[in-house]
Amino acid sequence: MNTSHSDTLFAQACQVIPGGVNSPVRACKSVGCDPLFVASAQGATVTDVDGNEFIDFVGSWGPMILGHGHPDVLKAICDTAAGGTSFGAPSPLEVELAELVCESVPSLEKVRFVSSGTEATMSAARLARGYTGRNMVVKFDGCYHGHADSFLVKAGSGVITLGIPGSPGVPDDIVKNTLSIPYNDSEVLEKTLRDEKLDIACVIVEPVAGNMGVVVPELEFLQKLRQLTTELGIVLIFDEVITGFRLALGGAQERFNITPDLTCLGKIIGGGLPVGAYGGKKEIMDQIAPDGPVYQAGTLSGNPLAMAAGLAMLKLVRQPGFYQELEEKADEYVEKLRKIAADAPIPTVLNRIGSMMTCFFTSEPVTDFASAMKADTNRYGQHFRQMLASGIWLAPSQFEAAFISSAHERIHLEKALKMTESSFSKLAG
Ligand code: KE4
Repeated sequence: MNTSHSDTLFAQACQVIPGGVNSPVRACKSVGCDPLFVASAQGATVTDVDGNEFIDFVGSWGPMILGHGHPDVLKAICDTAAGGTSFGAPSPLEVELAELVCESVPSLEKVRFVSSGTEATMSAARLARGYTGRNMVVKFDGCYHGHADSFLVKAGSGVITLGIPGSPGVPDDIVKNTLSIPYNDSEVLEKTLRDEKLDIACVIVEPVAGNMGVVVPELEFLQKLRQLTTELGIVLIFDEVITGFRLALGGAQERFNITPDLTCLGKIIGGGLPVGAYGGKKEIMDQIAPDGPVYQAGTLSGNPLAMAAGLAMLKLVRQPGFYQELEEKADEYVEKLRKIAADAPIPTVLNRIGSMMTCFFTSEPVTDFASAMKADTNRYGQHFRQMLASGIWLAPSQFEAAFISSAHERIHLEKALKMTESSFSKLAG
């Protein structure tokens, strides 16, 4: 495969951008190759600057649930841009999207838009601290909530992909107020939350983990989490930056029928443009400035282009049957994938819920961070490179999710299955 333009661009990029990328996981360090530079994307495929076309299972890390370049989304952005790109003042689209998000996610009585998932979770944690007057944040090993200081403790995603212990630059004074405990462990959860020495403001959780690879929670774990946080007056934050509008219109909280106090959103609600959001009970959200004393702000929050893209995307996913069709498409693909894996000469574990999944190169069930870390990342890297060479674009890390979109047709999925079978047989060699 000719990658000469990508190679030239990467060399240039490394002179002016740290690691040549604007987000670490894109550097492909953990999968043993240099990154390809994308020229364009359409539907289920991306095309690199050398003209190589790939079937895309990254979907920009989640936003592209409709596939790339959906005409309705592009039109909304272009039509809105004709009227200007940013006003620094309220605009009608913010109200329309806020109403649609609150209608789609019933636990949201009010919502505040920001420009990234990191801003959403950072603000939600500050709000929980301001609302409760307490300081500690409890998170779970392997869950990633963006790169705010408080959360870079045993985080997932790029932190584990690059083997960054927490991160230099995060003062001990900050992380002493963050406690990270094992995911899916109800016993440690109860012991921790009931520890009266701990001044816990909130628990933040990925209601389905996507950042240690996909790990589906035991329902009893989420139910116990809701029961304990209610009893102890601790704010329960669902970080649905990935699962929001992915697993159902109402996200994981709809799928599992568990109502958090605050929800963080991102990715899909921006239609591919920079949007994050946090929202929840009016009683809590009214603590946010300018109504309340908890400060949070953003120059481009509620940006009209991003609002327009998000509105176009949500109107499409709200169409009757959208999630059922996506679920059925994923069911058929995963059933075939499991057969291929079962016949493969190497051990794999496939974790999947809805249209998000991860194939772990391990022989044991993956139910938490410790078991995820037993996966063979070298073998994943070999699989990644083999699949890329055969036209399939997977996440450049064992500890991420693969996504199927409504733009993935049978022809795309059949090719991916064929290439997976071929790759698995080579891995055994
Ligand atoms: P951003 O700040 O990257 O928009 O969102 C942070 C975030 C928060 N919460 C969850 C559950 C997330 O998954 C993320 C970001 N996801 C990663 C991939 N797993 C983004 C990809 C990247 O870091 O380049």
